[in-house]
Amino acid sequence: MIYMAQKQHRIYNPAMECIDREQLKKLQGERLAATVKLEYENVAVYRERMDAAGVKPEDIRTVDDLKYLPFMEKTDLRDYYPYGLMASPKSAIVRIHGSSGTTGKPIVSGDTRGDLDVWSEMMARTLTAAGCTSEDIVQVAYGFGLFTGGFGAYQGADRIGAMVLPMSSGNTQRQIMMMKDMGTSILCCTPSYATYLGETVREMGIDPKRHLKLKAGCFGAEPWTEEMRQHIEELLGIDACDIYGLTEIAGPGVAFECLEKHGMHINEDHVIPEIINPATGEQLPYGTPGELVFTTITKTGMPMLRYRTHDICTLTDEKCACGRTLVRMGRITGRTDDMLVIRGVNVFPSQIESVLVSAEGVAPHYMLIVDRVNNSDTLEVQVEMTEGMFSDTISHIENVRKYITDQIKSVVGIASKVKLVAPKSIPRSEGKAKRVIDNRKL
Ligand code: DLL
Repeated sequence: MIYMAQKQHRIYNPAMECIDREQLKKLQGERLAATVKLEYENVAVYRERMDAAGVKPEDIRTVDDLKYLPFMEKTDLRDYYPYGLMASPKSAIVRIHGSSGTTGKPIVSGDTRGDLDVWSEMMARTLTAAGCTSEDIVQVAYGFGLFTGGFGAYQGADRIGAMVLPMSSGNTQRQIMMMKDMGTSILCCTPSYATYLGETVREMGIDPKRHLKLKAGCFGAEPWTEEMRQHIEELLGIDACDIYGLTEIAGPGVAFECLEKHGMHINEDHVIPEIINPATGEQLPYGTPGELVFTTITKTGMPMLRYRTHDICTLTDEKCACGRTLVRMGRITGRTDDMLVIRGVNVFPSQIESVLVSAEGVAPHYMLIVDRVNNSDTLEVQVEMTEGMFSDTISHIENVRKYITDQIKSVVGIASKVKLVAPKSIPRSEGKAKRVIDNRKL
């Protein structure tokens, strides 16, 4: 908040970001109709679903017709992995990105050259909204790889013509050295890593106002709070903006905050958002919390029609002081499924369960305890030993514990603290088992 005094709103593409809403609706209708046709003609499973629902491509002409289309789910990406949902021939796909899934196989999405172009534009808008210009130096500390964070931020900064430092994540001392030497002005990483960087900067005796040139950051990929925003802003002396996205829809840049820092503008000329009641699938009005659903209307590699994100938030079309007319989504307040986002990594309890059932001497009774210590997420896995194991030697128990820890790291991709507990010590529940205690205050 303290940095708002210097606020100057920059807009990358005013023609689209400040578009008249009636005109936008018309454009969305045209793009939606073309996407539905593409999907119907090229993706067998989607055609079957539309046929089963009695919907023909010609029936979908405006945004109001969206409600007649069937939903798509993360399970569809698993079931039709890797190419089954692509609407363009493989030769037209120029990039694959992905995120982790329950089976250890990633959820993948394929982009055509045109899709990458749209994504770059969305990220250029995102960075511009945080104050980035061609004069800036953008340090990208999101991971580069199948994860969309690194490449997305790189492409947006490149589109603007800024100077890019593609650092990828980790190696904190080196990040800070480069930040100082190169004069980084915009930082892109997860909010938890921004906090860690900020705290390390302070521990190293670096005064951001005197020794660094940082002015803003675009932080996302995991849920965070207003308190975390304030903490990061004070540690690094910057404006900290929230950015949202998901692999299936494009990656980061689906929605972004302007310097008003009051919700994320959704790039509605490329994606149509809906909020639905997760139990009934019925559309909900602006202002009502529910599950966020996206339809891509310019993608041709792997378009998504009514994709259920399972993220819970609200939408608002209230006017924003920045001048953009694009609707805003509030912070993600939870999920409708059991996916956890721990240090930016998507974790399903079933992934951990698959490791536990493969280990000797432990029972399938476990509890995951997620917490946030010093602004970094922690995961503790408590699992019951069998009676036989409980009376075994300490060194054997320790070997099993180490095996489970290593397996979780390799299957899920994050470090955890594994505790083998006494038989029958984990509380049993009568209905659905409660396997997760999330102590993070979100
Ligand atoms: O996390 C894309 C991304 C990269 C977004 C960098 C922002 C910055 P996935 O790995 O597919 O993609 O994970 C998508 O992460 O459904 C949300 O549950 C969560 N998520 C992403 N951004 C935010 C955010 C990237 N700003 C899943 N706030 C989504 C809360 C977020 N949750």
